[in-house]
Amino acid sequence: MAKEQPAKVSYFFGKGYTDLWNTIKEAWTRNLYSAKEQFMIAGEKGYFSMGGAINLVAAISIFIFGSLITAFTTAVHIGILFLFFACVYIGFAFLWLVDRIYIMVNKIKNACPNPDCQASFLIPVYECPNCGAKHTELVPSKYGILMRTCLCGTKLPTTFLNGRGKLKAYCPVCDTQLSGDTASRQYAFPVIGGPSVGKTCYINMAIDQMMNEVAPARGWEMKFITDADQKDHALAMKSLKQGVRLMKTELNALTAYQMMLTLQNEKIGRRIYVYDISGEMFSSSSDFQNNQAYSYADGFIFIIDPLTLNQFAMEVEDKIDLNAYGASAKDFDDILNIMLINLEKMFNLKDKDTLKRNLAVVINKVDVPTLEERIGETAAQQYLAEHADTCKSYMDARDAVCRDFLMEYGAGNFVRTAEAKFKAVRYFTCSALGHNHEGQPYEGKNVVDPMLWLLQQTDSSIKAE
Ligand SMILES: Nc1nc2c(ncn2[C@@H]2O[C@H](COP(=O)(O)OP(=O)(O)OP(=O)(O)O)[C@@H](O)[C@H]2O)c(=O)[nH]1
Ligand SMILES: [Mg+2]
Ligand SMILES: [Zn+2]
Ligand SMILES: [Zn+2]
Repeated sequence: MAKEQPAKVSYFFGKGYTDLWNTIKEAWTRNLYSAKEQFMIAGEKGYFSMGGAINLVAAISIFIFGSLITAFTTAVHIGILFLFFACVYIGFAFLWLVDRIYIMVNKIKNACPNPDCQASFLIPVYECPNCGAKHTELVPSKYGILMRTCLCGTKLPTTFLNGRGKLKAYCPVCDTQLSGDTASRQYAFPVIGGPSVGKTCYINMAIDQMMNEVAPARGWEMKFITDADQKDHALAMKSLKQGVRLMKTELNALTAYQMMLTLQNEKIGRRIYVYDISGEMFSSSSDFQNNQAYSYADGFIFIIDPLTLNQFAMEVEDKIDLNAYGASAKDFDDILNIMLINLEKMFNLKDKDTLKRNLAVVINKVDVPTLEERIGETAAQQYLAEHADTCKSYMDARDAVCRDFLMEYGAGNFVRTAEAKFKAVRYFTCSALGHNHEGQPYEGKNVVDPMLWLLQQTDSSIKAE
């Protein structure tokens, strides 16, 4: 049934058999031996002599009644053993089921943080804290129902209900160590967009504000799972707070910030992976497909640099130096299409099918002159006032304003494709840096909204307020 584990097999599945066999063998041997003994004595005395006849009768009755009694006790022994066997079997099958139901109800899942692997799985490989032996299938089984005994003698929990999630865990595919509690939900949010649209700036700013403002205000606990991530993020934030721009993201390395989000009164944590990748990745479709994380992503953040809208760029050309804004060269229509073609291949989708994922479209660099009036806060407020009958909230107003802006500046195709292909599409504006002056501390504006929206769409327990 299962792969062999470095653990002691439960008595009723292993040693129970040998014990049973030995007892039966011994009982029968002893019985036959006594019968034979009487038979020999009878032979010595002469079978037809008075004394010999007694021994002969004894031999025959030992043989007959002894056999009957031995057969009876053997049957009882087998019966009891099988009863226990059945109980243990039902026990572990039942607990296995309970564990699976617990996983399903709590939506527990894991994903490998190794950029070259990205595998997704339910139950990782667990390590014995005492001897380091790796248990590839630490589930209720013939090795034990609630607990199993490692070959070294250490007892290990076999379900998430009694602490399996706290053991040191590894990816079953590539053996990379997983950090944090593995009895958690797993959410993957890749950030997509062309080169230099501001993905890396956005991710660092949004996560910073999520952790330091959004989480404390809502009573959530949110922290990095690994020290490496914490250090990387601290380093990026140090630069940004001094007004120093970040380095370009290396080609084709899909890296994730891994965070653990614990909500108030919820035992099951949310492990959030936010993926960053260089914009160049979207110029070749084969690179995209090496990234399995897209196939189990719960939602996408699509970042647009408004200066890639040719019409808009031409309008502001004489007002600003486009190069100073790190204007992105790649057309975002192409990027959406490359992404869609690949996702369709990954999910085996037909032309008409939609992806059951949400898409947050974020127009970044709103600090570019004239944008604030067009799609910024004032524009959204004004839209809300003018469309009070159809538009119910500020969020809806901003969504509409951004959508109109994209349509007006030649991105109608993008809007239509996105809305036809994704479950829900919502438009946002933000400025990942807040301004364009080097040397002055950068501060993200409106960066958390897209991330919060995706989280809420994915997990109904995560409330906005
Ligand atoms: N003015 C302004 N510039 C921004 C903003 N966000 C990012 N930038 C600039 O845009 C350029 C690219 O930013 P990155 O975050 O590195 O862009 P990216 O999408 O990660 O780029 P790749 O990693 O090359 O794909 C940098 O020069 C940033 O300083 C913003 O909100 N406003
Ligand atoms: Mg980058
Ligand atoms: Zn051990
Ligand atoms: Zn892996």
